[in-house]
Amino acid sequence: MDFIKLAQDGHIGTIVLDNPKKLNALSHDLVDGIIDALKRLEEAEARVVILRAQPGARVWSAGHDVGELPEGGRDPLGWDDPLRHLVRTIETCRMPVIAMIEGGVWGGAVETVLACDIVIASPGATFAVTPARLGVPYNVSGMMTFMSAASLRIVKELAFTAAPISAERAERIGMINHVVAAEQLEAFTLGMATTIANNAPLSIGVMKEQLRVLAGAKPVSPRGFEKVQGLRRVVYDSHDYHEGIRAFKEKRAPVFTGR
Ligand code: YXS
Repeated sequence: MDFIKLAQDGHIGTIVLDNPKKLNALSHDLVDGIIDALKRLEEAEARVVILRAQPGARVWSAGHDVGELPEGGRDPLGWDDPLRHLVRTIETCRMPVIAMIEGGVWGGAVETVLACDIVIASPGATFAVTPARLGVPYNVSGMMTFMSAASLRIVKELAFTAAPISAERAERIGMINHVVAAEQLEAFTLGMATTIANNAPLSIGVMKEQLRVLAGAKPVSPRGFEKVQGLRRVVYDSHDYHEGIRAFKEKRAPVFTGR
């Protein structure tokens, strides 16, 4: 399990993102580490998991590892992309996952956090949905994760501006559960985890799955799905997508032309 630390105390598991050199970018290796840790905790009968970055992290996660995104001609967020595996694993694992946030959360890491069951952040935390920053066509289930966490108008603002929003605003609009002073964040999160761990795990596990199935029950016709997938292809085959990825790698501002 590269780039993460795993601990368990009774029925409470803790997974720490620990690749500060790459700002905990969600690389294939780091994602595999998180998925492996969740599976181990499930087997070890953990009843709740805290997912966090290293204490005092300035960046919780910089999002998908841009170096692992294709530069065009291929869906950058297809079914088998590591980020998609991570979101599905968080959503389907039996234990509630509490995202404890310090620092900035970027791009696919925002979806990862919103796929968690409960989100508790310190006042300095921020959340930025970044596909428009790089010219990326976000995928359908990913957009549904955002739509489950905030109103359509808020999702549009986050997606179209790609600008970070504060933890306070995220709490005010119901996108996250709590904002807690940095010095109390760990104790508050552990307190909630302990309460959950002392409740009935079967009941909680079934309610988590019920809510996942019901929240995901959105009627999209086959034609509607094919249309959206076709539109996404226009984006990932575009000059702008290639330019967004190249500009990031060359550390310069992208010049988008709408082609
Ligand atoms: O120059 P070196 O080699 O040290 O590397 C730099 C950055 O290139 C690297 N890094 C990343 N590498 C791969 N993927 C990333 N997402 C990523 N982010 C950063 O880490 C080293 C330190 O970065 P630097 O110098 O920029 O640090 P900073 O403290 O000045 O700024 C921190 C950030 C997070 C504000 C800045 O690194 C940044 O804006 N990162 C990109 C955030 C972002 O746009 N993430 C979205 C990734 S794409 C994604 O998640 C989805 C596909 S989507 O976009 O559709 O949501």
